[in-house]
Amino acid sequence: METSRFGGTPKGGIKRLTLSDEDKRVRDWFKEQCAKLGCTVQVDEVGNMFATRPGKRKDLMPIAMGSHLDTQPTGGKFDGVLGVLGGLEAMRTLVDMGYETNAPIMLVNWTNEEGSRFAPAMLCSGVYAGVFTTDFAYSREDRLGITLGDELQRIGYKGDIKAGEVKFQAMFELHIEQGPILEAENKTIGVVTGVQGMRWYEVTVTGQESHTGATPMGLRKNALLAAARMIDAIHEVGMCNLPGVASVGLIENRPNSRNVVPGEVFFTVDLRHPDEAVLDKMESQYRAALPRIASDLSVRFEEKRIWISPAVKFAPELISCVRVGAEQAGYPARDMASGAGHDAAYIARVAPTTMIFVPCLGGISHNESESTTLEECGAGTQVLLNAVLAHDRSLA
Ligand code: HGY
Ligand code: MN
Ligand code: MN
Repeated sequence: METSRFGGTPKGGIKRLTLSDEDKRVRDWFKEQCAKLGCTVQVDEVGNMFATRPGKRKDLMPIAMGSHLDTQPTGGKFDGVLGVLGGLEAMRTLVDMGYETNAPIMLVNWTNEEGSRFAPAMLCSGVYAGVFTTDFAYSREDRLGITLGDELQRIGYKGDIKAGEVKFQAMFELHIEQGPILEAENKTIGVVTGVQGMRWYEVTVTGQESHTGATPMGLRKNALLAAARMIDAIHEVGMCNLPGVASVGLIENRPNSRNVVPGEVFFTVDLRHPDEAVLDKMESQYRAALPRIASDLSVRFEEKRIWISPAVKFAPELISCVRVGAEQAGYPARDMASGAGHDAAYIARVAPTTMIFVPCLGGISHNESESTTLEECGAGTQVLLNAVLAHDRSLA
């Protein structure tokens, strides 16, 4: 609630796009809170922030808790934020209790998880995990042509530590479920076993601008009509491959004038499924629909895949720490996979990783009305702390 002042919207949501002034302000606030707890704070070359509290043993790598503080343009107060601030609360509790862990404890804020301003998503946890190069990340442009590298420089978060150099031995990410399952089943905790596969594409349809009054229907090259049929075909790809999902979220229609037949349309495609083989099938079905529609309407199109994040399974030993943590705290829990992407999906490539979910109201997220109760935030944070300490005890 306190940090929602950094980018808070009149409707009670948050607009805190990656590396915006609002993101800088929440980063500065976060750094100060961690320093107050006696943590050292490091920033790497793509702005990932690592706050570390020492443990008894210098020979052990830290146990990390992490998520993200950037939001969607019409985001909510909890997506990403709960994982970072829940981790901060867990850190504060350790300090208040004077509890000394064996391993150091680390809290991470990953840059550009949302991928809304700079595609793709999970970009800088991806750089940390070696999925993307630092230069690729720096080169990514928002829709105004501003690069991620320039924005990092501008807000003073282009650290001098190489991405991947700050090491940890495990990461737990607390997050709201962003879907309806936990609420529907009256469960407080989601014991997350993995993340489904995700792929993003960009499509540009080119027709011919012409006069809406003087151009007969049969002689038009209507890029927006073609895009509309493509978007419907993409929806069908999702419907025919449940529980997969297929979505178009971003569309730009040019020239976007009332009395001009649209000549060019840009739109994005998001395909997801737990099984990579089915995702391959969805991709080929989607790619078969475009040329059919384009030739029917005498328009051209260009299409490219810009991101592929394969399905991920989390670390069994950490999943059992979460299960123990939920039992200890007495919360009803259930195993589940994540429909949404998370930094944990990439971090799982370089360190044992897992996630903890709590419900969100009506399963709604990526929406200014996103909401969860104080009790549920508390429950998730307690299970996060319990799981971290269960893992820490296993190191003794
Ligand atoms: O796209 C996602 O699933 C995440 O919210 N960035
Ligand atoms: Mn998130
Ligand atoms: Mn999100």
